[in-house]
Amino acid sequence: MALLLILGGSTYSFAQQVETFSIIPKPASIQAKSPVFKLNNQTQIIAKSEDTRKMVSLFNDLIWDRYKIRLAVSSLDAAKNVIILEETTPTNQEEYTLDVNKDQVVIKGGNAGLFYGLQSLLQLIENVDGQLTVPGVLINDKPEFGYRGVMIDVARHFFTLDQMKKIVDQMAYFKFNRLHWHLTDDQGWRLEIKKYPKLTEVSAWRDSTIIGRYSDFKPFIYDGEKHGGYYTQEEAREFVKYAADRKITVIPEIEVPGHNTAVLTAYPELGNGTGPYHVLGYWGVMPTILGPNEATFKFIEDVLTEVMDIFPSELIHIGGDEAPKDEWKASSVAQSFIKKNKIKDEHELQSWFTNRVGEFLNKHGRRLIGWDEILEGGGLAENAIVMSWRGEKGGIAAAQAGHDVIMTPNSYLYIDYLQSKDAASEPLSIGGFVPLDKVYGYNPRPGALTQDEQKHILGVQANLWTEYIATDNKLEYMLFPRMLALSEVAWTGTARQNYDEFTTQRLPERLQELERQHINYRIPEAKVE
Ligand code: TNX
Repeated sequence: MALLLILGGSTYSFAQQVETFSIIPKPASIQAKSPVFKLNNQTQIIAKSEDTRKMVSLFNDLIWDRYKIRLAVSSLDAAKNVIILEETTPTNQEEYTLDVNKDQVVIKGGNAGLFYGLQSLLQLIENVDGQLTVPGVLINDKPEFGYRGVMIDVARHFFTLDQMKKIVDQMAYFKFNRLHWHLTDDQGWRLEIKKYPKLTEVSAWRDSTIIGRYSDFKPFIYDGEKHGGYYTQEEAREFVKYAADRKITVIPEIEVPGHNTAVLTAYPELGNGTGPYHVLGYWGVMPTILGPNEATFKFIEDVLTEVMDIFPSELIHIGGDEAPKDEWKASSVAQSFIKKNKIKDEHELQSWFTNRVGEFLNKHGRRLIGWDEILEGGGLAENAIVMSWRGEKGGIAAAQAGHDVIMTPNSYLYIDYLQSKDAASEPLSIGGFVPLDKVYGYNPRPGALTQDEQKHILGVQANLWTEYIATDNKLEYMLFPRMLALSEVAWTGTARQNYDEFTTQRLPERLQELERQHINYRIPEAKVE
């Protein structure tokens, strides 16, 4: 590299100097300086507000986990051996500066910015024979995208709150700020709803020995056990707070009108008279969907009322994907509903359905987000957000029509897909092929959009569907290190990304750390051609 840096009389190549900084996601700007800060059990952290003290206490927990020291927290100024958090009011709450000198580490930023500055600081700490040091740097950092998400499907297989917290810890560490929680599907309902107790008594459990009438669909592994589980409202609230303390908003997803076989098992009257149903132990696009009638809308509104009470997120995800229209075509109730409401056809009915739910959410100050199928049938309310999963087409069309968009194209960001072309060498998976470099190379701003239209791209998200993921270990194997690659797509941005540098200079240290924290990951191979 041609860039040279003069440091304290000696000359270093910039590339060599930068090599030692393994911060993921790579910051917007990072400059090396010669003095080194030494961290020890005399080091103080200065935090003046209650909120920054809360952040510092989380930081202290992580320092304790890693190095078995705890830093004293103080609100009084000190000149030496201090880490100073200074809250400012920038336009972007998430930006920060981190200035490491011999006597002081100074982090400045908005509320979330200070949190991210602390994460970068953690990643900079080096432990050489028990002496903790932080190399001198000046970092100016801010995210490329405001929405940096990961979706976890807890419907196909249930994951405990402890496991969810473990994932959230890592998301926060890599500067993600949205967890999309896929709580309902054909295979299970995972949230306590007080008005509909059968959702957790019945819909949350599947008996994997029942093959049922869709035996041509792909089975999960039939082990003869009753699988399932759910989160009580109290647990969900606790989780929302846990995530919020780490600057992560939890976006709940309640699927309508498709992917509802678990609900219909408990409340068949909400369907189209095609029962009996059972909570599925296999997967595919099911023909069963909710019926368009007032009982269904009352159900959805009652459920969403409780959901909104638990989840403060402005965005509420209502699914909307894969809702075959055959049952609506065949049902006389659905047909008379269509006539009565002067709806053109079954496709327009889904759009009518979506807008009705969207209006309900808007009335309560929330915004609807759904999979890209919600664009079909026309007339989607302008403030509805579209999650583009079947490639980028839906996202491009949505942005052109003035909707905000989250990009989650399956060909790049479906991390339930295989990490090797050699399926036999990998754990059983749904298929596909999304290796690390594919995730890393995704550019969320499609060239087909004008600059103005691109403003509608709020961000990106990786989706982890769990049809074939039944254990914590496998969940982690699929997430790591692809989630780290995504963090650079979401935070660093295409202009500053560099895959070789990512894999050779930043990733190895982060992987070692995952290992120390007992997090499973897939060992990346040399670049996949
Ligand atoms: C499609 S993505 C689905 C999910 C499956 C996933 C498997 C989407 C909105 N629907 O129901 O789990 O494919 O990759």
